[in-house]
Amino acid sequence: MNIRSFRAKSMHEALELVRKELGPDAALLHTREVPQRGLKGLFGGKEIELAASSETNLKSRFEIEEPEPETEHEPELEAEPVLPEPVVEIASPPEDVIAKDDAGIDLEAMSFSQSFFSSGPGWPPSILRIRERLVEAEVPGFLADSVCEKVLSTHTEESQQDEAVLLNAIRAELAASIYVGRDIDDPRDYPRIVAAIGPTGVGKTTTIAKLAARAKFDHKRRVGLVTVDTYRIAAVDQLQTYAEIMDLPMKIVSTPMEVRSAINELSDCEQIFIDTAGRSPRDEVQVQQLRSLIKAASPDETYLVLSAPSSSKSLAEAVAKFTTVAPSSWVLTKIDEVGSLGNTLSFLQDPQLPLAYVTNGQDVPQAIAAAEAEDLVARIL
Ligand SMILES: Nc1nc2c(ncn2[C@@H]2O[C@H](COP(=O)(O)OP(=O)(O)OP(=O)(O)O)[C@@H](O)[C@H]2O)c(=O)[nH]1
Ligand SMILES: [Mg+2]
Repeated sequence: MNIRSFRAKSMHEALELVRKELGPDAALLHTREVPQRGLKGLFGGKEIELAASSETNLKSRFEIEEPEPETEHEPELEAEPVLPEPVVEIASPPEDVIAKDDAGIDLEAMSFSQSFFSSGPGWPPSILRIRERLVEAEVPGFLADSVCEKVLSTHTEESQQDEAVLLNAIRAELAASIYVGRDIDDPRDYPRIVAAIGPTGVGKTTTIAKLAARAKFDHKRRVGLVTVDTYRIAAVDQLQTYAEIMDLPMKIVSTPMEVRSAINELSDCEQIFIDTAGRSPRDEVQVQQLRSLIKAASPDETYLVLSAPSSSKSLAEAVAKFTTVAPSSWVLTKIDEVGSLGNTLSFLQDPQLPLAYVTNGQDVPQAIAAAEAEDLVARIL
């Protein structure tokens, strides 16, 4: 295994050295602040020591680390968090028609073309056309049926013929069924520590950069960044670049212990944003590591970041698996890449996991907005 260690005055310089010597895909294994060599070290001078390997698929220290020994002072960092079993509350069709995969996810319930209820017989053409639009927008059939049925039951036979009236009623019904998260911009009540978790490539780092920029420039808060994504040097670079552009302090950590220290070192910051490495929801070990990390960081808000172009099935799987990390709300990214948000309706209706933000582009910091139920419905119907 080709592991090399580098020392430099700043993290930026150390990363440059690694990039030059080992290439842009090098894996960072370890970073720490150490006393400078020679006299300067004696007088408190510090520099950065960094261990890296050119083997790109190497596991980071966080992944291979043995559990930290228990201490009297910080037992909560080592103890396996006791979290409730994942609860995925998705409106679902009758039990006997549900196929479940080994993760216990209702696959049939996710199939937008299925209809389990009595759409059709006795329904006026007006509502059938609306139902058709919902299904075309990838709303699961059973959800389309239940909202249509509910709205029909509150309308007279005469008003049931009026498509525009029914459409408005369906939109209102859908908006009322969607849960949106609290506004973290609130000057009196904003979360101090915010973490982003989720599958790979969904837009976690970009979202953290957008939120950090808003906090600093719009709300004039003292902001700090922490990245736990030390698996690829490119990932560290990405957040480091945002940190430099926005002139924000940034800490690079790789263990639950270090994340706690980093937060303590950023005690001057009014708001701290923690970026984590993308994890596969299918990899139990990765999800468990993330859980220990989030437990140690103890964020006030943990956003599960999911991207709109994902299939209903992979969204369901991610929600089910990442629920064990106890996200407080979620962020829906890349809505600019899809024609409709119908595939996300089941998740929007989950009271345990309100939607906090939507993002609609790569631009930092503009392409993000607090989630609003009416806007979401307008993108479905
Ligand atoms: N179109 C579009 N692209 C986005 C949006 N948010 C992020 N991206 C892009 O998606 C890609 C991945 O974004 P990242 O922020 O690196 O995703 P990540 O979840 O941090 O990825 P990993 O750390 O590798 O797991 C980048 O090219 C982003 O510019 C969005 O709202 N819309
Ligand atoms: Mg990232």
